[in-house]
Amino acid sequence: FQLVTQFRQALESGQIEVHYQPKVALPGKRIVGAEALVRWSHPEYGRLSPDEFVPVVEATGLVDALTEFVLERALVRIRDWLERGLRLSVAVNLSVRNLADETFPERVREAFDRHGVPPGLLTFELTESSVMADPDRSLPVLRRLRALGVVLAVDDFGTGYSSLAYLRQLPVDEVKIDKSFVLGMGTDLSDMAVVRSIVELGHSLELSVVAEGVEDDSARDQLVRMGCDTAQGYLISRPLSEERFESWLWARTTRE
Ligand code: G
Ligand code: G
Ligand code: NA
Ligand code: MN
Repeated sequence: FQLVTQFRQALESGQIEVHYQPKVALPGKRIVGAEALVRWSHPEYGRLSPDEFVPVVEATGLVDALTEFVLERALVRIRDWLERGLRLSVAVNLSVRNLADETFPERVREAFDRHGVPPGLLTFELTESSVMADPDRSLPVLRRLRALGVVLAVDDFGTGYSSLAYLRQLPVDEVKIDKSFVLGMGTDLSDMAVVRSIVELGHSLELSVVAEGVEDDSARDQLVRMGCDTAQGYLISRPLSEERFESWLWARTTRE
């Protein structure tokens, strides 16, 4: 597939950028970190969304190069912030292929050593379906990552099948409520009920609960009332380029 051959060149020629979307601790506005979201500025097709190219890249071994690229950038950012006295975490999305790769945890450990970053400042986000595709391979990988001290989060929670039964057995620290429920909360009582149930379920399993897709004050206020721990969404900020994220951060941290 043409996109795939172009992707390798894109990685090498600087067409791939990592953007950052901030996460804040509720009920206040304290920034705790950011999710790393990849962007491709294609010379012909313009800005491609990850939804357009990540699934294609995921079907090939090249997704290893993508994950490594994003991880390297994330560790450089974390290290840079630490040197400026900021303890912020970055969440990196993993693909199903990373979870099936038994050499992945060791490469991650090596990267932490090389960058001098404490593993607790990195979160890996994985979907339930990527774990359940091949649990015999993915669960040992997750356990080894967690043993390093990395934070593991289940992304898009609530969209998969059999969510409740499996969550208890997954070696994870955090659950991210899928944005479709958070976006629907204001108009749909069943979405509201789903969000409330996930917060309660997460807390009963001693997991931290993150809501994504927080677009307005009323969603934020509801989440605060439910006791949700962390919020991410356009209300706080859209995903920003590295440079714009730095300005946003600077404006926030100097005002506090
Ligand atoms: O950035 P945006 O919100 O458009 O992201 C769309 C999708 O692409 C999300 O599901 C997100 O998890 C995924 N995605 C973004 N960056 C990465 C990445 O670096 N690796 C993987 N595997 N998926 C990513
Ligand atoms: O699948 P994943 O959760 O990793 O993807 C995050 C996606 O959600 C990105 O494409 C990001 O741009 C998008 N996103 C982040 N915040 C909001 C929001 O408040 N509203 C909407 N509609 N999308 C959001
Ligand atoms: Na994600
Ligand atoms: Mn998500």
